[in-house]
Amino acid sequence: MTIKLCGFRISNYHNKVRLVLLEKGIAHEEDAHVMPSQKPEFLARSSLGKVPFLEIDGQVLTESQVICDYLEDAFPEHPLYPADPLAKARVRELITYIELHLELVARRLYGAVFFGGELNQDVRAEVERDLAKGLRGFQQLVKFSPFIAGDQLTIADCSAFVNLPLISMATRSVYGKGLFETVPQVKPYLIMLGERAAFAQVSADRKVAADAAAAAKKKSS
Ligand SMILES: N[C@@H](CCC(=O)N[C@@H](CS)C(=O)NCC(=O)O)C(=O)O
Repeated sequence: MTIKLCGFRISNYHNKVRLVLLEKGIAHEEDAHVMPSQKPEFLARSSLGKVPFLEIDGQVLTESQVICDYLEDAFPEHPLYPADPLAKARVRELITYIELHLELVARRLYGAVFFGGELNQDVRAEVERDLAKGLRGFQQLVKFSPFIAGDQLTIADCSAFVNLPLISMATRSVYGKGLFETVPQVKPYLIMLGERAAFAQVSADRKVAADAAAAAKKKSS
């Protein structure tokens, strides 16, 4: 079976899937130069025009969480979910809070924060209100004992590692205060994860890709 991860190494969702591949020790290829696009030829590969996607013997699978769940089912060694069904559901609940109720909400700020766009004042206020709701839910679910959902490394850690710093950066830039400043466990937790080989590798590769993108942008301006 040939598995290829397609996307780019600055993408939080690409890096989440890559962490799962590396932590589970799944042999794979990577095309790290695939950018999102709405061009018809790209939509034929990834129907929403997004990355990441996984090619499994040439068949395309989209959506990072669907991909991670597929990898967990197809490669049960080195499990990244607890066996107990309720504990497993709790991990998925936490991933949903991080990605749907925090990251997708904060994403509305990225245009202004990362690409120099305007931030509408209504959007600024709506995002602040919705993030406060998401944060409340997140705080009720997190364990940090030592992993985010309990004593086992799970896909929720892969999601948290790529998403929490991004959300912090965006909220610090817009509101002058990172969203997780009131959750003191977040910082040492991210440092602890960053000491694992797979997480250190993904972080280092993200930095190389970000520096290359910044240099290319500077050259073209
Ligand atoms: N829910 C998707 C989100 C993926 C996503 O938003 N990817 C970004 C790059 S990090 C993208 O492709 N954006 C382009 C677009 O939304 O058109 C997943 O989990 O895979």
